[in-house]
Amino acid sequence: MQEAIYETWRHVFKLDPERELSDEALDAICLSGTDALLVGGSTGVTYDNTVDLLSRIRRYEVPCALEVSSEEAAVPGFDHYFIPMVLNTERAEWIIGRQIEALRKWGTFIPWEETTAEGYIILNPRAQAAQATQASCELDDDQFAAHLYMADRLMRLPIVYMEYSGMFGDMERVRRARHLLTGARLFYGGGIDTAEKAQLAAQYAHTVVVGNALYDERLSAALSTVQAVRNTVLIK
Ligand code: 1GP
Repeated sequence: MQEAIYETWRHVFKLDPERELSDEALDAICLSGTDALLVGGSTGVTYDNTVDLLSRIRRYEVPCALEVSSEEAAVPGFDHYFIPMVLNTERAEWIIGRQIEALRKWGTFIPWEETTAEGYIILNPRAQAAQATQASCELDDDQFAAHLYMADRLMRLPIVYMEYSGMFGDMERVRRARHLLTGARLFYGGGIDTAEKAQLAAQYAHTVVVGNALYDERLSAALSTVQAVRNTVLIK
């Protein structure tokens, strides 16, 4: 079987269609050498703002994937699609409910070869995604490990996404998570706004995602994370 597009990604920038990004900033991001752009956001993502961002990104060669968090914003033309499933919420609509509803309508049109589920474990209670999905972020080590077993061994999801959006997470927990996974690729995202933080996360996570820092005065530091991740070896 052909290797999935994301299996070689070490560094990814996440772009939010709802947020403003100048042409200069987008130019720097697209030419930064990052492995891919991931388009997605927790709120305010619409068909129109997603199409708009995609058309701007398409002037560049960088691979671009969409994280589909609402069916209205499922725009064709991306290189890959990710379907998040939040594992640490009791609200079934965020685990499979909305996804089932979307598949009922659009299942026959989905490019399955380019579509991958992500098992989200949201760990920052202040993150928008945590609040929107009412995620139970206060997991002790055993509960956390159980979520990993669920994602990796029972559900056999190809990706586990440790989401700390807005705060730099517990790197020891990232390290342990990677070692518990047997098949899933580990995405880490949250609070990376320096080369040093990017290096720490890249030691343990297969793929490091940088988002918020692109949108303010931290842009140049955010851009420096590409090289930092490239220079970091994943610790076995
Ligand atoms: C957000 O995981 C990403 O979904 C990245 O987190 O925005 O904190 O960089 P930050």
